[in-house]
Amino acid sequence: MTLGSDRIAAIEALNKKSLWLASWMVHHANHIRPNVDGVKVGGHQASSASMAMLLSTLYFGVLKPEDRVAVKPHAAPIFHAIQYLMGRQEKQKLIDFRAFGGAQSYPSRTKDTADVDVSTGSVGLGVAFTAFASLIQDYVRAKSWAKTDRPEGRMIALAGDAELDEGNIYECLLEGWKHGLRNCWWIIDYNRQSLDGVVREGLYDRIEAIFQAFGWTVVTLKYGALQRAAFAEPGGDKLKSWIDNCPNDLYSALMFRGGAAWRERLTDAIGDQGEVSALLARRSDAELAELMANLGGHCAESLLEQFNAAGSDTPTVFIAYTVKGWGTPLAGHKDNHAGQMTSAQIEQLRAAHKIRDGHEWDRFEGLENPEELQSFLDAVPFNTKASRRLSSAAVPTIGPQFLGTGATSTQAAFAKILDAYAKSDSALSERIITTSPDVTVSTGLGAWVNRRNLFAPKEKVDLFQKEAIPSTQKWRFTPSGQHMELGIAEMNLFLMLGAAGLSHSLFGERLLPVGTLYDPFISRGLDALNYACYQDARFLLVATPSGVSLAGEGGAHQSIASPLIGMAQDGLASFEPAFADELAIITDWAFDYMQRTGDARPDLADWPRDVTGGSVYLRLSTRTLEQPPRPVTPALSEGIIRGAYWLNPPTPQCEVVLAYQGVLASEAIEAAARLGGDRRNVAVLAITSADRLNAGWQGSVRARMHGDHTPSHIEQLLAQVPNKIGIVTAIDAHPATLSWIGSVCGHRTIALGVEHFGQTGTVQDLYRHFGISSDDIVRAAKQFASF
Ligand SMILES: Cc1ncc(C[n+]2csc(CCOP(=O)(O)OP(=O)(O)O)c2C)c(N)n1
Ligand SMILES: [Mg+2]
Repeated sequence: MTLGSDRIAAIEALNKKSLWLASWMVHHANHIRPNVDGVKVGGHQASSASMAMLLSTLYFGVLKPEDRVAVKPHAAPIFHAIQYLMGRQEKQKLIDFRAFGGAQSYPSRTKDTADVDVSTGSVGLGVAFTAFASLIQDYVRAKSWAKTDRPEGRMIALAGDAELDEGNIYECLLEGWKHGLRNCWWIIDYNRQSLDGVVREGLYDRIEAIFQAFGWTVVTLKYGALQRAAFAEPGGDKLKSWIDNCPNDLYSALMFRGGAAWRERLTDAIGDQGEVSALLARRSDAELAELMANLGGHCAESLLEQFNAAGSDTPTVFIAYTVKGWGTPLAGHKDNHAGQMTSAQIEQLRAAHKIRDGHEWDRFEGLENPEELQSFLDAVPFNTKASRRLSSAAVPTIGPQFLGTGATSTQAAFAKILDAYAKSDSALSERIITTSPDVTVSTGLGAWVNRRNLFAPKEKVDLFQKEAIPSTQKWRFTPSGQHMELGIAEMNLFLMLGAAGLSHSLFGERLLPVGTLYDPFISRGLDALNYACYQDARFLLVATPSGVSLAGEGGAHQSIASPLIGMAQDGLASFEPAFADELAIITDWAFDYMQRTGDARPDLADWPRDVTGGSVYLRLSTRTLEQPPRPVTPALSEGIIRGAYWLNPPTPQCEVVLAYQGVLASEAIEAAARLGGDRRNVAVLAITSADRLNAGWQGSVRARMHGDHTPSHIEQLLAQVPNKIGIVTAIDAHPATLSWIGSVCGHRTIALGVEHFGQTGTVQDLYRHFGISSDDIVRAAKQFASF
């Protein structure tokens, strides 16, 4: 083998090695490493094998450092093996595959130390993420503040064919088409097998038609070079048409059974024709099996040819025919998804790969010319950058944009605050990118969009403006625009926020994404939200309106569980302010928090995340409230950010505490006035973030076990309240959001909130119906004290 002149041979050799390492990694984790708890470890040998050559060809032969790749989740073993061969993954991580601190089961940006661009795991999301990443790349590159010397990358997804059953793929295709998607490749491992079995016949035609309808280039990688050579032999056309007409399940079954079975079946079907018989007879059983397994997705030569020929301006889908379990004794078996090689089968593979006992992890064991392979690896373009992760300095915040107002809702205040950012000539405002799934105007982004415009690669005027039709909305599309308008698909919103929220790391330019939607529809995109947080994307989510305070909209639009989602979602700090000044302070803080990077204290796990930062979720309302006339002192600001402050502090005569979050501020204040009059015996605790209060408390409890006795914010607040005093909590959402407060210092607690689907009616009708009106708060308080 002469390297340089023979890249294909090098790729094939390294692919063989990756296949062994991936198979061994799973085998070792399941059968050699002691299993201390009897729980299955798992891993996907067949899914990895199916994609081995696709990954090898890309990583060793096609990718450039600026390309970003989402690898099919269950191809993690082969991905880790390839990274290891390139010196980008440690051997110990492979040995510890799926063990604590080892290489992850599914490629993870945050948990793996290897060079993972895009986490995967929940099928379909990684694929769609690449499209949004590409749109964000175009967005960033169109900006005057962006560095121009960086080459443009391709956003590439390596997908399983069953991933195409996920609906978010099609939502994303629509959005991609609208925004002129480019630089995006989806490479489909078309092994015609999913988890449960063999997929339906004829799927290919459907897939091809769908992608073509959305303007994608479809490249079919059906036959490998060996097959194409055989088709050119006399009788080859008959073989080709037999392959084309062979049902998926039969092809898989014969692949599993091997060369003799192929010969028998082919001879039965087409072997009575002299030329075909001769074609078959020229090959041994092993050669025949190799020929039939030489589908396009397993042929480095065909793959290199097609990948190199592909352009970047049209999104391209490559449908690569493959065999699940290719190159292993699992090939083609319908139960091979989670199936693993037996010890006998792994020994068979070991023999085929010439691996000596004790040398299983050696980089070049069983391969010829290790030095030449090493020099090849050193020159692989993808491997020329030590780290492909980029960074971008934090943009300084500009302070709370508080606009003194009379009575207002948090949603209206948000619109004004964002408009103030739009007016500000600051670097921070330049980096804000807003996005919304068709609820831009109704969630308060209208004024921002009027000033900062919508993004489009090419200028487009607002025709209504041009035709002098009066409208409060000026929708001008321009490359400098800062709003990305999406169709009604909340999954797309979160994928977009995920991609924009990683712009600093993917494209080296900081973005501050702000996404708006209706609070109840968070659930619609929940997996994509979780996915964005898992990738550590940074964004501000503004959910408005919320709760039964939405009154006339009824149960379909009224959110109940969302504060609990906000509390439970890792990587997302959630707030529900009641007043405009609180919102201004939280927004300013959020832009800083979104840009933090620091090491968490190991004894506190990841809590509190004040050091590491994260994303922020604001639950806002359309209900107008009187605003407290007050100066914003540093102490007040601190309380707002830490999650609570005393609106009425407890006095020595305190008989009850009323604690509220969000718009029930007015009910709590009214109840306090009715209960206490001027006796000042009712304390009112304003909670801006049950999430941060709870997280701080959990963090302190854990720290205490390690000798750190600093009390959390809620402990400090409640330390002022004698134990015999009761607490009434009230929220326009599920009562469990606040009911835990009783456990902090052992106060008896009654938690008021909404537990059933909403209704239509006036706000007060609904508050009475759900037991969260001021009357209900008074009634609950009387359970604790004799007023
Ligand atoms: C959202 C989601 N649902 C279910 C699963 C479980 N799951 C993992 S792989 C898989 C099937 C994958 O088939 P395919 O995409 O064809 O990949 P192959 O293993 O054939 O390469 C399923 C259902 C998952 N990971 N994510
Ligand atoms: Mg499949």
